[in-house]
Amino acid sequence: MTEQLTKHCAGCGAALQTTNAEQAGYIPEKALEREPAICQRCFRIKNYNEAQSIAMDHDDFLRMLGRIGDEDALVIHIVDLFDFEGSMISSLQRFVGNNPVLLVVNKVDLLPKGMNWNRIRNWVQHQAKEIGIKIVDVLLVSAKRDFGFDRLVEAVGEWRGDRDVYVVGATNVGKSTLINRLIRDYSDLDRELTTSRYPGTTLDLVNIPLDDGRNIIDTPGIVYTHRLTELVDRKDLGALLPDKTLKPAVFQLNEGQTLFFGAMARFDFAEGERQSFTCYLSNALKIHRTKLERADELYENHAGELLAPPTKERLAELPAWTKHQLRVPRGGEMDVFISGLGWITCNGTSGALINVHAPKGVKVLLRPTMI
Ligand SMILES: Nc1nc2c(ncn2[C@@H]2O[C@H](COP(=O)(O)OP(=O)(O)OP(=O)(O)O)[C@@H](O)[C@H]2O)c(=O)[nH]1
Ligand SMILES: [Mg+2]
Repeated sequence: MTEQLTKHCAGCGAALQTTNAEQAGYIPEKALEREPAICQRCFRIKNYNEAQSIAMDHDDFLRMLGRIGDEDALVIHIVDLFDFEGSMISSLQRFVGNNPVLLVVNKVDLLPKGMNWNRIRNWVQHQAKEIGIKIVDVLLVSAKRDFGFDRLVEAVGEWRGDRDVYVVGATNVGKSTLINRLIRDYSDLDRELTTSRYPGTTLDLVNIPLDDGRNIIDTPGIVYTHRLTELVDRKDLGALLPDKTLKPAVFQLNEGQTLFFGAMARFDFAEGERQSFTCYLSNALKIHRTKLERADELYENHAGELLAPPTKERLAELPAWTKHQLRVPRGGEMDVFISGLGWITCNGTSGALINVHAPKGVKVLLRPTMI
């Protein structure tokens, strides 16, 4: 049996134990006395940028969320701007009870310069309403680049009263990075939560004390398998997750042309007048244009090589593709959103029929354009 000590890892929240190096919270005996004590996994993430992924059970996560509803707290719900619909906890309302929710949209540094932030904020507010979540405010921030934090701190001050603050969200949206910035820039604490580019870093609740005896609480991310980033091998994540400002790629397409995004997904312009499409994807993902009539054959012969990632060996690990038929109505610009991959803005106003092929289970939808 694993010996459970009451002490928890200061980086990821896992209960520390000294008996099983394969399990969460393992710490060598001699490191246990250090203050703050961090588990071997956090130590490795920090120092070698490596870690095995330990995902939290969905039911555990829901139980944890349920507890928030029983408490008097402020909830900060973080979503990832790059994967907005994929990282949104649409069932949040059921769990948080009457507690106020601040919706914080993180990673805005990924958007190209010169954005109209007011417009994006309105878009977020509108989309949140459509999804049915009640929020007291929307904040656009970048935890990595320090954007929007003064406003965030102001909003927290306004809504918190003398309550605890829970920071919740899907995996990898930047919960721990955001709290680290608050610690670093707005407190005298000497603490650092573990963050990493891989989903599933924080493993249990982590309390960070506030001046008034209350806590700001980091939580493990919820795993949504409708996000492509949760389905691919970790080695392919680098190509999917943008780490720099997006460089949108514009394609003028005729009806009957296809775009391959590596071998992760495929975008067919099946019907419509010639128009331009702007791809907002990680700069590291290669886009390959071809004729729709040749697309099947190209995939057959070149998936995993010319069309990559994933590589040939890892191709079979992804679920087989399913086809999503999307009709872009006449009039407005729309985004074809593919969770974990990004989105493609259809700039034409004459309508279009688009077929998206993506691994089974990945959330694909049409939305009013964000930018
Ligand atoms: N571009 C960009 N990346 C960010 C930002 N905030 C966090 N990240 C990156 O997102 C990744 C995940 O960050 P974490 O803070 O570990 O995310 P988390 O929500 O705590 O993840 P889990 O603990 O797995 O639930 C890291 O690679 C961060 O550097 C941001 O504002 N912009
Ligand atoms: Mg975390």
